[in-house]
Amino acid sequence: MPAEPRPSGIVALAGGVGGAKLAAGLQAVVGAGLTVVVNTGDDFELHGLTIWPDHDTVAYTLAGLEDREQGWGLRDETWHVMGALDRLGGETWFRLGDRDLATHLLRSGRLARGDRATEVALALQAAHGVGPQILPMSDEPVRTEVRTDDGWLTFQDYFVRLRQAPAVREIRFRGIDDARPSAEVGAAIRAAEAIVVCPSNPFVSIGPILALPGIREAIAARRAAGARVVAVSPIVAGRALKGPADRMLQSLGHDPSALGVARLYAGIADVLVVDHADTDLAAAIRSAGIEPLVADTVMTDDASRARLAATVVDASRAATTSRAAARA
Ligand code: FO1
Repeated sequence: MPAEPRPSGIVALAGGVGGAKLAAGLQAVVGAGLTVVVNTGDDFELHGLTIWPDHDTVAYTLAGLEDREQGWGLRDETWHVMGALDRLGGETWFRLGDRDLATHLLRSGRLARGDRATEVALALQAAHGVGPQILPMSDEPVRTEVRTDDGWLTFQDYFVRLRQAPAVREIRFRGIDDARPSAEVGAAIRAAEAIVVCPSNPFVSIGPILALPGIREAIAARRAAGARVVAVSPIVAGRALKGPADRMLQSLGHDPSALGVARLYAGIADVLVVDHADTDLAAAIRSAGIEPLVADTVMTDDASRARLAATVVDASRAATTSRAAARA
């Protein structure tokens, strides 16, 4: 049974750390009126467990339990299991903390019993005391893979084991053709007042969500009905604040700048929020077909998260109002 859609609000599309920070700001501004749709392309199986890194990063962050220094995992974590696993000769390149492991155990057991991913996610969020809904983008598994000069790699092999060192030449989402947005994701988009594209990697965090069959059409239908889409650039002054987005833009043949991001999101988003450091790109961004909005986009604490979130919400409402006025 699909979970009840929440009353209309903000739907945020997010990957891991950058997405989680803006989601936390949006939570501070709109409370439970927020629904986060998370990328599941980073999900994978290890030690017989199903790991959902982006879901858990967002869930721990919205619950206020996250390790802020790392960006992922739980604060004040202990690592006894990893130490024991290492002594047994097990794989420890992907570090699972002792308490974080409880999340993976519970989830893996429920999925093995045949429970739907969305139901499992919502139950975990309730147990962690998360207010907003965090919806896996799909109930069907999707797995991101990247092609490097040495061939195709699974996403976490590339991202964590190889520390994003190889240049990425191509990206594919295994399972995407058989995956669909979940019923809950569809309902949230249909009810959205505004859709926010978080400052996550456009290729491997937002890319899998937008690659789901039917989701671009669902977003376009909501835009046609008056909801605005506001994206936030994950690139500031040509550099990704975290992760390999700048290098991916370059190696995949795009401009490694907020303008490159604008060209990827033109046709999807109405507004692109860029940092003050990129003010000089505003005219080119507008020419690319997306309205630039210059703001402080670097989120270093709760106050800067909430400030950026308020800017995004205001931008979505201003755009809605001006579009409604134009239609009248
Ligand atoms: N990222 C790392 O760089 N190293 C890790 O060992 C690691 C473990 C990990 C465990 C649970 C979890 O939910 C996330 C974890 N991450 C780790 C983060 C994660 O894999 C990536 O940041 C995302 O997939 C990219 O969004």
